[in-house]
Amino acid sequence: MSFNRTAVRLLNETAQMLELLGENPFKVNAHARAARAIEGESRDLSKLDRAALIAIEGVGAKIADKLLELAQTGKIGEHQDLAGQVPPGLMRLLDIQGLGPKTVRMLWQERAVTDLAGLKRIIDDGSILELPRMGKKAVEKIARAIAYAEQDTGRLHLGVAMPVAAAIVAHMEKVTGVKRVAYAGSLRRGKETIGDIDILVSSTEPARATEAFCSMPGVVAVIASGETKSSVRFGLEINLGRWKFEGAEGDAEDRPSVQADLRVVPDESWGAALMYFSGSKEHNVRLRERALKQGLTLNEYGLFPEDKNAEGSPQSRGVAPVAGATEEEIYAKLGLPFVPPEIREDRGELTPDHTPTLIALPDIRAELHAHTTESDGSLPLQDLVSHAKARGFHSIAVTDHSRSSAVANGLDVKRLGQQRKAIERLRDNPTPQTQGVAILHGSEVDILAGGDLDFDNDTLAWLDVVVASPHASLSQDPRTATDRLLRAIENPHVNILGHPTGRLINKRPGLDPAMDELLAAAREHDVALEINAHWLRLDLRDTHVRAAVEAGCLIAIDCDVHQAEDFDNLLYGILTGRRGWLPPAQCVNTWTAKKLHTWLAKKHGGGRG
Ligand code: DGT
Ligand code: CA
Ligand code: CA
Ligand code: ZN
Repeated sequence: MSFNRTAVRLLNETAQMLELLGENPFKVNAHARAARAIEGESRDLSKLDRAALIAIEGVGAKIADKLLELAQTGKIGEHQDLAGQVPPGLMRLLDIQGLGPKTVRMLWQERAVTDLAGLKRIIDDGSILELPRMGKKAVEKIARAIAYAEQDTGRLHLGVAMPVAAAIVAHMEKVTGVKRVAYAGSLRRGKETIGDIDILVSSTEPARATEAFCSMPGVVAVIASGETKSSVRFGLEINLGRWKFEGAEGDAEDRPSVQADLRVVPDESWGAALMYFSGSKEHNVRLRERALKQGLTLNEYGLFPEDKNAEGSPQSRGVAPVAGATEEEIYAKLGLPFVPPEIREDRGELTPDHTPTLIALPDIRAELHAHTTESDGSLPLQDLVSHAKARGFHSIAVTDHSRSSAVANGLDVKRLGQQRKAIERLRDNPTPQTQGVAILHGSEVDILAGGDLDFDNDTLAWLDVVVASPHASLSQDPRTATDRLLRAIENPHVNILGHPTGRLINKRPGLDPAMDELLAAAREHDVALEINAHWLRLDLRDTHVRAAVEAGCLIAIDCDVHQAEDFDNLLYGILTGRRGWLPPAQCVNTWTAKKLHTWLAKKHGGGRG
C-alpha cells in the first residue's frame, strides 16, 4: 500500500477511535479533514518536508508531525496508543446502520459491549432496554440492522468487479490465437452486484488462452482448468473511497477474492455463446421457447433447424446453423430487434412492439452533483471544473453539503456567499482548462428528519440548482420516510432528489418510502430523481428507475463527485439507467445547456442578493 493510502487509513481510524473515546470533536474533525486532504494529493507525501506538508490545505502542524513520524518509522505512535485503548470489535459496530460513535461508546461504557456478539447478547437478554435512548423501537431497529449486515450475500459490488473484468479482457486480447474477448453474465447486464465474472473468448488456440488466463497476474487460486472451461479466483483490493471505515481493507490473507470463469469457443459460434453466457437464464429460456415455436433450436453453439427425430445435439451431427456468429443475427432470425444486455431479464423485453432506445454513456453532457474542498470533496473548485471540461461536459454544478452535515464540513449561508464570489471570479476569469464550461452554484441540501430543508427558501431560490438528499435518520419507518421526502419534493426550489433512499448496497438498507407517491409528486413538481452513480449507492436502483420512467418522471444521473476518479462511476449510473429502460431524453444530464439551464431557472432567481 502506498504511503498516502496508509496515511489516509491511519488518520481516519484515529478520528474514529478518538470519537469512540469521547475526545474533543475538533480533534476528531482535524484528523478526518487531513485524511480527505491527503486523498486529493497526487504527490507522494513521504517525500515532502514539514513546511511543504503544512502548506497542504487541511494539514496542520500536528498532523504534519504525524506524517513525518509515519515516513520515518512506518507507524504513528498516537494511532497505536489509541488502538490499545479501543477494542477492534467496536470499530466494526460502527458499520451497523443506526449505530453512531455516541451510541457505541455508551454501549461500551455502560454494558462493556466490545463486539457484535456482546451487542447481540444484551439485545437477547433484554438488558439493553435499561440504557438511555434504548426503547423497544430503537432496539428493534438495531436488531434488524444487524440481521441485514449479517446476511453476507457473497455478491460483489458492480464497481469492484468491473475493473477486474476489464483487466482480464485487456490481458486476453493480447494472447496469440484470440479473436474476440468479452465479459458476459450479470456483469454485462450491469447488475448492482455480481456472483462471479464470466469471460468469453473465441480462439484458434484454446490451450494457449486457458494457460494465459490461469497464469494472469492477480490470480490467487486455480479451481479448474480445461480446454474450453476454466475457473480461477482473483484477489481484490477494494477502495471504498469515503466509506473506507467499513473494514474492507483487511490483512493480505483475508483479502476478498472473486471467481472468474473462462469459456473458450470457436469464433463461428461467438454470438450464440455470448448470448447464452450473458443470460439472464430467464431471458434465455424465453428465447429458446420462441425458437421452438419457429421450428428452431437455440443453444450456446448457434440457432439450428429443429429435427425432433434426430439423436444428439445439432452441432454434433454437423448441422449448419441458420445464425450464430453474432447476437444481432440470432435476434434477427427470431424476428426480434437487438435486445440490449441490461434488459435481458424476462421483464417484457421480448414484446416486439416495445423496443426502447436506452441511454448511453456519450449522451451525458453535464454533472449536477459535485463537492469541492469547501465541504468533503478533495478537488478545489477550479480542478473540479477542469475535470468536467475534460469529460466534455457543458455544465458542472457545485453542490457542496449544507450546514447540518457537520462531519462533511457543510457550508452555512455565509460560506455559500463566499463560494459564490469564488465561482463568479472563475466565471469572469476562466483558465484554458475551465473555459466554456458553465459553472452552476448549487447545494446538496440536507433533508432533515422531519422533511425540512437545511436552508430557508430565500437561500434556495438564490442558488442556481438544488439537490436535496437524505443523509441521517435513514432507518425511519416507511410512512415517516415518505412524508419526509414528499416535503422535500414539494419545496418550490428543489430540482433533484439526491440518492432518494440513502441505501448502501450490502451495507445498509436505507429508507423504504412509498415509491408510487414519490414518483407522482416528482412528476407534478418537476423534480428529477437521482441515480447516484457510486457503485455503493446506485440509488435509485434499477427497478425504481423503471417505475420512474413509466411514471414519466425525470431522472438525473450524477457521480456525486468527491474526487477525480468518481467521474468514472458514471458508467455504473448509466448501466442502472439502462436496466430501468431509461431513454436519453428523460435524463436531464443529456439535455443541451440551454434546455437544462432554462429548466433549472424555473425554480431559481431572486431570493437574497
Ligand atoms: P451471477 O454470476 O450470479 O451474478 O449471475 P449470472 O447471470 O452471471 O449467472 P452465472 O454466472 O451463473 O451464469 C452466466 C450465464 O450463463 C447466465 O446469465 C446464463 C447462462 N446460464 C448459466 N446456467 C444456465 C442454465 O442452466 N440455463 C441457461 N439457459 N442459461 C444458463
Ligand atoms: Ca456470473
Ligand atoms: Ca459463472
Ligand atoms: Zn453529495
